[in-house]
Amino acid sequence: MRTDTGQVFKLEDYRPSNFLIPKTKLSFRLDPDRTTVVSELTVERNAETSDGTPLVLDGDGLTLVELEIDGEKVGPNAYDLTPEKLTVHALPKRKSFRLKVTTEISPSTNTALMGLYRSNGVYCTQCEAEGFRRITYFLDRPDVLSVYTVRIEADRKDAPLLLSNGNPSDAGELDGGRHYAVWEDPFPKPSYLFALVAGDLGVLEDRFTTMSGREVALGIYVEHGKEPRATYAMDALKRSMKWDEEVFGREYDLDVFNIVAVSDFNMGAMENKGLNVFNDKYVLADEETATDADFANIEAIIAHEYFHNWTGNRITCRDWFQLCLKEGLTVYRDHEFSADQRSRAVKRIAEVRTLKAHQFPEDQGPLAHPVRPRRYREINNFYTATVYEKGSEIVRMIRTVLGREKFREGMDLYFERHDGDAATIEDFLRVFEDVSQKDLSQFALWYHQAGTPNVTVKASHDAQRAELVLDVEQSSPPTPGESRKRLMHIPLAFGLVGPSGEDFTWDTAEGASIENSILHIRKRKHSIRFTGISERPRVSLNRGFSAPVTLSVEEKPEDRAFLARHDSDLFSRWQALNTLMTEAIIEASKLIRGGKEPQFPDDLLVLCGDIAADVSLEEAYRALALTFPAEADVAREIGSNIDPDAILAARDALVAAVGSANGASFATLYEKLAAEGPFSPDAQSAGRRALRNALLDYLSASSGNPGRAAAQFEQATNMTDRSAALTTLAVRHPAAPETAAALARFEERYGSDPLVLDKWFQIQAAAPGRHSLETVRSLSEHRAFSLANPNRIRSLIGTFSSANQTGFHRPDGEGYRFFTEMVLAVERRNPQVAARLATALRSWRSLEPGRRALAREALLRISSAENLSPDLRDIVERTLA
Ligand code: 0A1
Ligand code: ZN
Repeated sequence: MRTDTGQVFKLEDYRPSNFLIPKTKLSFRLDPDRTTVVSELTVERNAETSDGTPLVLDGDGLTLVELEIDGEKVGPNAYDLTPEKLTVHALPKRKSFRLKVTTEISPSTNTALMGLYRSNGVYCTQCEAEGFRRITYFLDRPDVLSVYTVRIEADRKDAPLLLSNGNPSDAGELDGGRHYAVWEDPFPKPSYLFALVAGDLGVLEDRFTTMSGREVALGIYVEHGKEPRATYAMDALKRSMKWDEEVFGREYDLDVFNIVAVSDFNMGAMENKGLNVFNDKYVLADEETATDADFANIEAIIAHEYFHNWTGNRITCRDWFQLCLKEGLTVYRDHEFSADQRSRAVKRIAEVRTLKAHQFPEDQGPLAHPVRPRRYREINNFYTATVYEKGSEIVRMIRTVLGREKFREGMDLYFERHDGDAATIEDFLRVFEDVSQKDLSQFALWYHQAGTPNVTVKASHDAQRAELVLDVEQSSPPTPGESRKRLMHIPLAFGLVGPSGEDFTWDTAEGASIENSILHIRKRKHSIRFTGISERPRVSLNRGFSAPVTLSVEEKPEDRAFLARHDSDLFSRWQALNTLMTEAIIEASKLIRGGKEPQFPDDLLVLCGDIAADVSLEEAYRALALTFPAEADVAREIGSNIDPDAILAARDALVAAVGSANGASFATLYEKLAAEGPFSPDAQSAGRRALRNALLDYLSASSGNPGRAAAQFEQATNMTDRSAALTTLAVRHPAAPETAAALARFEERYGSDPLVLDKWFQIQAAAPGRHSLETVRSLSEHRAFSLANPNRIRSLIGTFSSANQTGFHRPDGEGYRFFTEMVLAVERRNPQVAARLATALRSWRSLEPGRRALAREALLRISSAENLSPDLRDIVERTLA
């Protein structure tokens, strides 16, 4: 494991590499404990590099066996070796020479899952961001692009399948039961896109004909026997390939496209050229084992990795500060894909919920950083919601500011101008400036300035003058290292809603530029005067969530309720209802903290009932509307002095009140929504299940009777309904014998299927209450739980610390104590996963004083542990700073 050098990498220190590696030939002799890697590099000096400049290669945990230059051994006096660098001093004077490096590595003991490792007996690699240096010495930086030829040799029985990037070019038998394969990738790529897979796997095969008529062989490799579970992923892949042709004009460029599912993986998936490696959770699905949410995730992630072929691979990043160049853009592309495949409004609401749940707290806490950061200690810690999700929101805003057509023109120019480049955010913004002739310099602050801007709006209407004035003010709170903020360009979509729900038009508007119902906020204050508005409108703001800001609008609950019923923008309708629910929970939590009974406005209970029953709305939409803000969402809105117990009690009380007020109609609707016909994972069927399961939760909360949920659990014919029933049992009826029985049945039935058992861990880890800690602690000793598997860790420890507010933030600090033990235990094997887990404490400062002190102690306990990895140290120190 690397030790922490405390080094900080800065954007301003970027320099082009002194050396280039136009060609890379790798040869692997695979062995679990002693794999030999022979790397033959064509090395070239850059035009400006002098003869005396040494070649400094990156390495991490490698055993150097031999070094040759142009066929001659390099003696130990001619190079320096440190744990992180191989520096070769004596180099030929020629512009270009051949360097041959032989190293040894041990895949079977690689528990960090970076570089070459074994997962379930399969050899696989993960090289982003800096894992290639754990395979061989190299210029392991994204601006060094090389054409790779890879030869893999292995035992045929152990590894009948040998895969790498590009197209297959040769294969054959060797003595001693061994065999080999050769792969050639004609497209120059950075080392982080290298991949190798070898093992014994089953395959689902298919074909795709590209728009220019090229045939591509598709393969999804999975554990033997699980091939049928890859059908949905294959279908999603073909739809993605087609969509990228139709919407962005992007065609696939190799003869083969392979995906491999592995069970031990630090993240979701990886876009290696022509050979995507996936966490098996995002490939395998069927109705018996996967939920509708799993199907939707698979569709999105298959698309995401495929879309990287152009946004990430053909055009890559100059350096890791530019990570959002590929990630934000590719998330934007996968969002658009899912919106086209499913319901756009529903998809948008789901995106915004994710953004608010993950990115807002990051941006509003100690780990806030610009979408394009200027410094980092550990790049692995920058695969964040800010880089990904806010990065995607910025691309979406570019589309809003330019309009669809100019946006597409800009994207076309980006592909044309930068194909084959390692590019920057400045390059990206320039194509849009060039096609639109707009100055995007103020807009660019979205990339450079951290924090969520706040927009305050006050509306005043003068009936006599038929005028409406909107007073709008922007402010951006300070974030770590940025105390003074500059003014942002905020594109706010809006509408002035009349009494019948239709938008008013106006005669004149002055005070800000308005184009196509987008208000462009650029100054600190705007006073915008609309004329020709004789009746008081309700102002619908940030429609479609056109800008990732927090809004403070002086608005009466009746106006919000009106918008929740009538706004023509479905997103804003959802937002209005969600705000009403959040405010009601906040008010009730105050009463509870003051020792009083919670109370709720009747109007809100009726509104929820009406929306549930409104057949003009899609079922998926109604389900989302009825999904209460999570406890953490409410906590974020409160902002300080948080008492998670009061929030939970208030939220539960509101769920029960809505359920009681609408009991009869919810029960009728619940029955009516029962499935007919065979299972289908399509969006409409999933929406029906989602609505029915939302109703089940209300009915169970208000009746206090586990019967309905227990019956659904027994009768369910798919995992969505079964796991929803189990969740309701665990959350609403924790002490009921039905719950214990259902949990036991579930374990018995799926005990041998780790991905399904993850759901079982998750459901129990999320069930609220201070006693959940005992459950989680004992589950951490369950035979199926393992610190070696990131999915198990995330389902149990990750869920407990991020989704179980009352269990994790127990007032006696025991939740934190357990958590720190686990984080430190995980970190010894896998620092990356430990660092990610540790971010669960990032909002510690907003807790009430007692918990705040205990959370701080926990962070200090982690930071004082010996030999902390750079990954975990970076997170903990920034969180405490
Ligand atoms: N580029 C991948 C994310 C990824 C990053 C790092 C990894 O290392 C363990 C793995 C995957 C994506 O955006 O999907
Ligand atoms: Zn990505």
